[in-house]
Amino acid sequence: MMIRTTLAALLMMTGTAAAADPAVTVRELNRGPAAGDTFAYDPALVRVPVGGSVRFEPTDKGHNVAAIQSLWPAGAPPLTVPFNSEATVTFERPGVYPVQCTPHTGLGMVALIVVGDADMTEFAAKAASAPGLAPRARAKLGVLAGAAGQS
Ligand SMILES: [Cu+2]
Repeated sequence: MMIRTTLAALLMMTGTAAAADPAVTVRELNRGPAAGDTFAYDPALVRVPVGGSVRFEPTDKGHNVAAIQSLWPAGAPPLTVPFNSEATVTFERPGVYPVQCTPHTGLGMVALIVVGDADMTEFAAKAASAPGLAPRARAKLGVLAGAAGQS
């Protein structure tokens, strides 16, 4: 009985491993991840391969996920995850996908999803001059783009 259970578990694990890469989870937080942080996605910088997925988890309530349209890759499908909702989003095209929490973008609650190979220098330049971005959102995007360029 014990052996059968183990075999079944192994078969299930093998099946899972053969499927697509699991989604990277981004949590929506009121505090953290670092001490003193407020209203943040964690992690705020995500890299996935083309065809990879990101799961947005409403860990704390009162947050959403919305594309930053002025910096969104041309022709990419729109992205909106409603407030207090979990969603898994698959990214089929390479590029840099910046998202924001609508009520907290002014507090710098933004994240960057980098899909495949992307030109971080070009994105950073665009983010520096894009119209209508709150100063803290712009600054955070610059930091994230710089970090992505290093990795
Ligand atoms: Cu928020």
